[in-house]
Amino acid sequence: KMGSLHKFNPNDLFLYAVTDPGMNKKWGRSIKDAVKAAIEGGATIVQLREKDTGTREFLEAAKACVDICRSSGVPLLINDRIDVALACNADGVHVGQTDMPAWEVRELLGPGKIIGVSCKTPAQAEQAWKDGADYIGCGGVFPTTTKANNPTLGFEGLRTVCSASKLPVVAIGGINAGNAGSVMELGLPNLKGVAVVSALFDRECVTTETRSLRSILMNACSKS
Ligand code: TZP
Ligand code: MG
Repeated sequence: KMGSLHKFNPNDLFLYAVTDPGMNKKWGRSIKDAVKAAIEGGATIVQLREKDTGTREFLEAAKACVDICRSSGVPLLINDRIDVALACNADGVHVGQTDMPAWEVRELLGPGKIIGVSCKTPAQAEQAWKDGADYIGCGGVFPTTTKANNPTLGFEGLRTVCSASKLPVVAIGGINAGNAGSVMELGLPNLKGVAVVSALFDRECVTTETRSLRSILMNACSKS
């Protein structure tokens, strides 16, 4: 329902837009304008991943993004910062393996919120499920410069985690217009979509890139 907290639907993972402070700065965009543009292009879920943004600025932007996302019916997640997620009443949180465990995030956020966990192995996927997460992010699938120290899984590593997962999966890492189709055409079990940073936000027009990636994904899904 428009204007209310978003109940998780695994199909929301289809085109997952993840923000990056450096890229928005480089292109002279505010977080809010970047998110607006991604939604206009057809992003189905948004994560604010604002590692170098000061907390006050982050919270202010997050509140603006919550308003935009709510009125578009697109869920908004916050990377790692449970405090920011609570303060802006985001739809949920995404955590990595060195962040707070998902079960603890659940205790803080309550039962209705969306929780995602980054996983590289079947064991991590199993733990995320036990901890009560809603979905897992799996990657990096391909090489990327967006995240340091991120060894790649490739198609085979992605397949291994997807096959083992009891939760819906979104693939991340180096995914762009050139390879997104091949990822979705694999028809991997539990794979619901792709999460993308640079191929949406390190570009001149976020709306155009999002729209074109969305149509590539839709074509790939109709084939597999
Ligand atoms: N987690 C695994 S890879 C990655 C994250 C956050 C970065 C993905 O960025 P890009 O630009 O889409 O490769
Ligand atoms: Mg993290």
